[in-house]
Amino acid sequence: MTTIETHTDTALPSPTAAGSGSAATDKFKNERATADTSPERLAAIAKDALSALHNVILEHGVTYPEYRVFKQWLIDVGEGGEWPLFLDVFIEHAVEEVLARSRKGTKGSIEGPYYVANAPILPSVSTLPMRAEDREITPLVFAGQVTDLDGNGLAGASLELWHADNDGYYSHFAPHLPDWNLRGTIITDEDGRYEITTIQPAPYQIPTDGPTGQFIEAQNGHPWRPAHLHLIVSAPGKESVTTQLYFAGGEWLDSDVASATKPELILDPTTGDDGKNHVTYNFVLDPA
Ligand code: MBD
Ligand code: FE
Repeated sequence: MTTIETHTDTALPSPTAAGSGSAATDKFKNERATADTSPERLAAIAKDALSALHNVILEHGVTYPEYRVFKQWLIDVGEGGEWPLFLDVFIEHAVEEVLARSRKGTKGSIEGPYYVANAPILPSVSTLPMRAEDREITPLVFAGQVTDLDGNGLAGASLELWHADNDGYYSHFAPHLPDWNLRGTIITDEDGRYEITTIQPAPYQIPTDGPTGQFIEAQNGHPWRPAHLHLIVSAPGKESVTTQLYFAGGEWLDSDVASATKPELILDPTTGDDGKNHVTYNFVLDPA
């Protein structure tokens, strides 16, 4: 633990805006999270969480200098606005695993820190908002159908889709990008179908210059997530699914720093005569 020291690593390029973390913290704070946990359940969870940490300290014989470095690191995570980043990369996947126990439809995955609600509503066949620069990247045409567990198409279902641009930036978390760049809420047609054109996303690097980056380095880990699309698929009377889709053969697929890939969530697009990548993926929603 003594190897965790405060430092700034300028040697490693980070494609993520320095302000992404604090922007994610501000967005999260505005929502003011609540849960209907009973006092008894909360007490039991708090007690076990502490005791798990005590066990780690005792097993490893953690020293006072190490304890103080840990305290400083926790302070740095908060002051750097990196709690949404750190928690969603290292903790959220376990919570998603709990949710997945009760679901039968399309596999879910973590939401991550960069979802923004109320993205522009788009028709069933549409292109995500993007800049001229984004149009240089290989287009991805992503088509399919939203159904219930019995395979009935769900008209008027919504697919909220968001992803990073080719440099790893998410709109709303990088000041140089127009709001809603590469974000949209697509509404399915009368058969539950959609055809969305966007661009092929690139792998995503977690910022390496802050306390989350230090933590990754201390574990001898790498800071990469495989290229991914984020989605929340919803329909009236159905349980929404928050998920991500990945790309066959993509780098970091087997070592996602956020432990959020699943074999059922891997797309394998084919390049058409039009030079665009085409893929079909259907979503199955559980009843609410
Ligand atoms: C991301 O783009 C992401 O999806 C997660 C889970 C964490 C950090 C950045
Ligand atoms: Fe992401």
